[in-house]
Amino acid sequence: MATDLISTATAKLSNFVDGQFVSDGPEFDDINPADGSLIARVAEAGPEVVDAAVVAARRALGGEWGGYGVRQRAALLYKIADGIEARFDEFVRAESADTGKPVALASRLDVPRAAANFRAFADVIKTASLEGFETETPDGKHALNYAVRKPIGVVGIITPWNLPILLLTWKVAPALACGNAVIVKPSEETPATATLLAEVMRDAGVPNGVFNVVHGFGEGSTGEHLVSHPGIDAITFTGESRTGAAIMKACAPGVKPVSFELGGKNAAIIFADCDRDETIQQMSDAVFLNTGQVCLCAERVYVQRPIFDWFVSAMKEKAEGLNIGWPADKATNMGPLISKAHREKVLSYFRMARELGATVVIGGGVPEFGDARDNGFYVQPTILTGLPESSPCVKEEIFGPVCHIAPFDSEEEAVAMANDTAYGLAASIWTNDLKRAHRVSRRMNVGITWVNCWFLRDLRTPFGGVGLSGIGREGGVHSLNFYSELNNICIRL
Ligand code: NAD
Ligand code: 6OH
Repeated sequence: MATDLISTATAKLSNFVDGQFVSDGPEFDDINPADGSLIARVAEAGPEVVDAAVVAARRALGGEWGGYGVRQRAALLYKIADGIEARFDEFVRAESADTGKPVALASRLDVPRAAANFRAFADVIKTASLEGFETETPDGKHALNYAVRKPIGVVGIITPWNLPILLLTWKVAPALACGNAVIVKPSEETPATATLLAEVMRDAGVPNGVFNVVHGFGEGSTGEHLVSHPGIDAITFTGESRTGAAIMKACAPGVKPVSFELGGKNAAIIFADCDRDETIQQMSDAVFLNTGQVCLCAERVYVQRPIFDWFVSAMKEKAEGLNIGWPADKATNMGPLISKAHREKVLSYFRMARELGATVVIGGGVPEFGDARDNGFYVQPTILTGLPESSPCVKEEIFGPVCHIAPFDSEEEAVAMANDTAYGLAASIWTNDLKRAHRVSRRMNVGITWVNCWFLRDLRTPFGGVGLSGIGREGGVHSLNFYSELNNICIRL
């Protein structure tokens, strides 16, 4: 039933190499997680397709694209953003079909952000400054040092399935802004919007070979071919920490630069003086948005004891109010998980929580619909309490609509619990005490701290994590610093 949900041009999802759609070789299924139906067949890119993409990308760097100035590149990025918006509904349908996410969410978050990513980096590259130093020399004369930016070359971009077009364009846009050629490998679970983006690139007049898409799996497949290809100059990756480790190993022999945005086990600290209505409203999103499949989601919630009972029951009420349904239904605000295998993983944590004596405040199982959604991969929104901090449910990333809520008494205790993790992506602090907000934020061992908000983005700010959550920062000028090489020129005056 779901083939009508995506563009007819993508009913068979092809690789895009050197400006052409190519689909020889083996195929795999693209499945709709809402009902388990087949959306499309996808062409898997073998080593020869990856190789052709690398050759095309290198040729593009030495051709017309290599001669584009900053203003020309920025104008092209604007045109790509316009092209995404011109096909807005197709992108929304394709993204919703691939992920099961509500069309309401894809329309509000994923697709607008894809267009915004291109505009943001067009603006960043046009306005970015470069370093310059006047240096004193021993003879009393001077030298002038200044840096120029050059593309790194061919950038491999590997992305996950949770926010497919948002995360892919978050990397493609700065890479193109800096003048690179890219080969993107979207997740095997969500190949559709990257394929649509190839059509947008072609129609916007992006020169052949500048943007290539190769579909396939990770280990032993397209992802591995890409990261180990000697013609790739840098790898930027978003996904699981374990995959990041494997990619790092593959990049080591060529000493290829990597930028990694990896997993999280993010803490929220709710102080008793918070604005209760606002906090509960936004914490519901922080736990359940995108069925909890956002790397920034709060799976560990620490609540000051005087408001602990209130918070648990208010979150339970929020979970009860979620509309779990068909993604196309405008009233739906929670869809399925991405796949059967991922649901098994999430359910295994629910089982483990029960075995370890957790209180399951709500959820913990699979909803029943009595229609085709029973063939999909839904789980109930779930709230747990009463687990020891050492429990796997509190230590490991579950990546589902679930949180564990624990009480704390002092600020010191909350900070210690929040920081007791191998991850370090994001934290949120909920308080009306300004001094405490500043004090606690600085003590979070993470890349991003939100105060009285969550997932509020300004695309110019540094984004990334510490520990198992990643390497490097992207966003604004930080992206330019990864996607370009700075060449310092020293001139004796
Ligand atoms: P994943 O690591 O399984 O897969 C991500 C991508 O890597 C896919 O395209 C996959 O095919 C590819 N891949 C897998 N093994 C590979 C290998 N050996 N070599 C090359 N490529 C390989 O991640 P996922 O399950 O798709 O996504 C969920 C994970 O992503 C979660 O851990 C989540 O926290 C993380 N994530 C992090 C951020 C962030 O910004 N920090 C954002 C989104 C998702
Ligand atoms: C993880 O699932 C979300 C990552 C978000 C971003 O990288 C972003 O730029 O908003």
